[in-house]
Amino acid sequence: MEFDEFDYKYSLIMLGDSSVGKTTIATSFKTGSLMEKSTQSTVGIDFWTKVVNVNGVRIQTLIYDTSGQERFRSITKGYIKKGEGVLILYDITNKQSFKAVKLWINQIREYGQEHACILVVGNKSDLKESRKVTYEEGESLAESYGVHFMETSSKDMESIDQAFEVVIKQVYFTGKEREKNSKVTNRGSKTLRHEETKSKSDCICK
Ligand SMILES: Nc1nc2c(ncn2[C@@H]2O[C@H](COP(=O)(O)OP(=O)(O)O)[C@@H](O)[C@H]2O)c(=O)[nH]1
Ligand SMILES: [Mg+2]
Repeated sequence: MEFDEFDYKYSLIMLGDSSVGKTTIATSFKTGSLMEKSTQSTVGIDFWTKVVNVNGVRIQTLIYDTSGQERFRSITKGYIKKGEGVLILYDITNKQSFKAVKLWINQIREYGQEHACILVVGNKSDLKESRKVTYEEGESLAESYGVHFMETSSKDMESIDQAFEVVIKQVYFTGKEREKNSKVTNRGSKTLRHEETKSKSDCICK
């Protein structure tokens, strides 16, 4: 497939505390290879692109990764605004990084796109011995915000592709639904459709 052959183009951003595995996961998804032994902390904002196929639709995904700023939880609003899809990571062996998920979600709600699709990711699921956050805790936090949840590991490549796929599909279906709604509105209907009366900030999850 040629690089510029695609039907849609979406931006995803990686969020989460320092060292939870954002860069490793983003690069594993890009290259499809197992995680490298040591990952360098990056400076500035990095991004990768990958064309993925969802139900026969070619989607170019731009994956933006914070690189250092998250250490001070001082991600720029401009960065947060980019994300049509957001992966918020924590490390299952680090309770503090799990507590920070709420802060990251609030940042999205405050500065992010209105319809941003969020996936909470509990990373490093291979480190079973040192686990500090249970699967159920992760799941119930995500549920309380009405967003999806997954655990991943870049060590054994567990669920990396699925995590990106979940977010990309959500962005795709949310876009489709909004397109449909705006067509109804453009036809002159002044009545809000049922979907539009629901919480407008919520991603439409399929
Ligand atoms: N055991 C294990 N280590 C991981 C995993 N993902 C990342 N790491 C390690 O965690 C450290 C921080 O990863 P990095 O991607 O730089 O985190 P970032 O600061 O969030 O971008 C590195 O030493 C990685 O090799 C994982 O799934 N399992
Ligand atoms: Mg990084």
